[in-house]
Amino acid sequence: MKTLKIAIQKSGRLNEKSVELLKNCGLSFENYKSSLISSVSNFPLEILFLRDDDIPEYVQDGIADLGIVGENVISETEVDVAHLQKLGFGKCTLKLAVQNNSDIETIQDLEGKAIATSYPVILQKFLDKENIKAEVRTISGSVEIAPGLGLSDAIFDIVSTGGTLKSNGLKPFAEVLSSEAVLIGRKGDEDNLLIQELIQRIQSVLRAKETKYVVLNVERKNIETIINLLPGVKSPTIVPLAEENWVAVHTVIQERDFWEKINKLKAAGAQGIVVMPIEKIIL
Ligand code: PRT
Ligand code: ZN
Repeated sequence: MKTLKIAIQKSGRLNEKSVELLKNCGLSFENYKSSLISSVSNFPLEILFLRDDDIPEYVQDGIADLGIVGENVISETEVDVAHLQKLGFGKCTLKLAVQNNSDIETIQDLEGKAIATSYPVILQKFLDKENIKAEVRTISGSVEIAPGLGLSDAIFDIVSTGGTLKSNGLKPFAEVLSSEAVLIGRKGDEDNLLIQELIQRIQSVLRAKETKYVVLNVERKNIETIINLLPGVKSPTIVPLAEENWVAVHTVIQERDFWEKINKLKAAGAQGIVVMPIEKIIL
């Protein structure tokens, strides 16, 4: 079968998480900072290390079969690719922001104003949709300093913690797009067996990340309450303990409602609760 190529960011915010995800999928490869391409020794796959801005086009044009890139970059480059899987990292939002003392408060106030951004395509589409005529000033970096330099009245940029805006005396007032890293492929390639195998591996790693393996001890008389709190993958495993009338319950818990569940379990008589990370979940 033809060797697949996957393009990931060479260096930057998505590089480390992309490499980690592929390694967690059981793929074995060297990750030299200097190399542009690396062969996976135990799967017919080559990894191309690129600037993130080039990844969508490489995939669209068939130079790479797959890519890992932020949704913001896909929207900005306007490529026609298949979104195969959201990956849960690189989360951020594209926001409009102004200086703290600005009198711009709503999107409508942008009429006739200048907005600095590195995302002119997404911004222009948004302005067209909102029927606002504003001047889009494209700058390639450090967008947050534009209003202070008198280059623009507002900015449109990526925000994650909001720290950069704050330290530049800016405040966000509208969110236009939320983004995270996604796996992309060429349209029509979805039936390729190697691509399907890789997606399956990625999904099993993501599922495992969302869950924790939990073992707890409980008196037999409290089992029913405990089971009602714990659906598990199918249903929890119950193992008798050496001490009569006590059992160990093994199950998985979703990360997002972990603390709420743990507190309810304790209240229902659970003791000796042990929580472990899960590497993969194959359904
Ligand atoms: O060299 P290359 O072109 O490959 O990388 P790059 O410099 O263009 O991109 P990089 O590595 O900065 O970001 C890659 C991707 O990470 C982006 O396309 C987004 O999908 C995602 N991402 C997630 C972010 C952020 N969070 C982020 N906070 N990209 C950029 N930022 C920047 C933002 O531009 C702003 O300057 O961080 C600053 C804001 O951060 P906070 O936390 O202060 O709000
Ligand atoms: Zn880039």
